[in-house]
Amino acid sequence: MNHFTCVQDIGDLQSALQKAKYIKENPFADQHLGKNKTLMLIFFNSSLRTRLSTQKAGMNLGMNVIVLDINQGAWKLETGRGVVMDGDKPEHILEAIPVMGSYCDVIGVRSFAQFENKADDYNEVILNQFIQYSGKPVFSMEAATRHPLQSFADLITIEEYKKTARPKVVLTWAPHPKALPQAVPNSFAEWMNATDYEFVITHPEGYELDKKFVGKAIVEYDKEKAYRNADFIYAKNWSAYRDPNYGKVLNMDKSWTVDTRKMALTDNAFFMHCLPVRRNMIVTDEVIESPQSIVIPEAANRVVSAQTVLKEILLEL
Ligand code: AN0
Ligand code: CP
Repeated sequence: MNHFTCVQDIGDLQSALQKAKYIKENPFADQHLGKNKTLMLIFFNSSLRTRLSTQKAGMNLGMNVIVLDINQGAWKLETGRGVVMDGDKPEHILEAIPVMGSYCDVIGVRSFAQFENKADDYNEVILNQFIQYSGKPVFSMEAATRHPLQSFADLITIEEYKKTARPKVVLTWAPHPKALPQAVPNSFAEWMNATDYEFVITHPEGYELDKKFVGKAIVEYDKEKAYRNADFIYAKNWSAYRDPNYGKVLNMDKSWTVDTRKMALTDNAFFMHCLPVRRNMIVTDEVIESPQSIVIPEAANRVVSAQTVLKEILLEL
């Protein structure tokens, strides 16, 4: 593997799941692969899980790890070409990227959608500049439109907990006070569509995702109907995708909060969320604390997904 930004980059899913299983059982078996190799993790946005799990994955593989928070101590980066740089940004990303690339062997990048220009977000302008100008393999730690390390961990978790070969997996929108990107739901949909699961997306009118990511999923506006017989409820908030409301919060309808009443409609479904989660907005205390909540093992699998991807990248170096 060279770059890792979406489901296609992992290749055959069954084989990727086998590799992940091996890594989970033998986390230190590949330490030789990362010897004298430097992993650089660049964050344009906050993180708890991605930062820690990706560092841990790199260390398990014997790599040296450098982490940089662009907004805490680095120079503010200009990203537009042709800009007269007389404002508050002393450095251009077109110098910063190759410099960062010269200090490492593999680069992870977190760069959320900025909601300023939909085309820039959906063309992954920042992530693609890293791919183009760093000279190194690049992997996404959540970019503008996808969060593939999260989706891979989600898939691993579903495979571990599923009770039937083709579980019914439901992605449900849930309310949140701030505008969040579509990256997590887009990516989750992309990975679920690569499986043979029954996959349903439910959300209020106005929160339709990009058709490219919805793919063959069933979109069901009636949430009670969507929850019925579900094996997994995967909750996430996202802001509107469609124009003219791109990046906007259209409502905070609490009838979409995942609660025990709706969970009772399911087939004793497991509750999943990528975290961080706002309790009693997205999900009630009761549901997230219930035995059916698998958010902690889901987060723990972030080490496994990151290590599987990093190992594949190291094998190609
Ligand atoms: C981010 C998002 O919704 O994309 C990161 C989730 C992993 N969440 C927040 O900003 C709260
Ligand atoms: N799920 C996830 O990516 O969490 P962080 O934003 O804390 O990294």
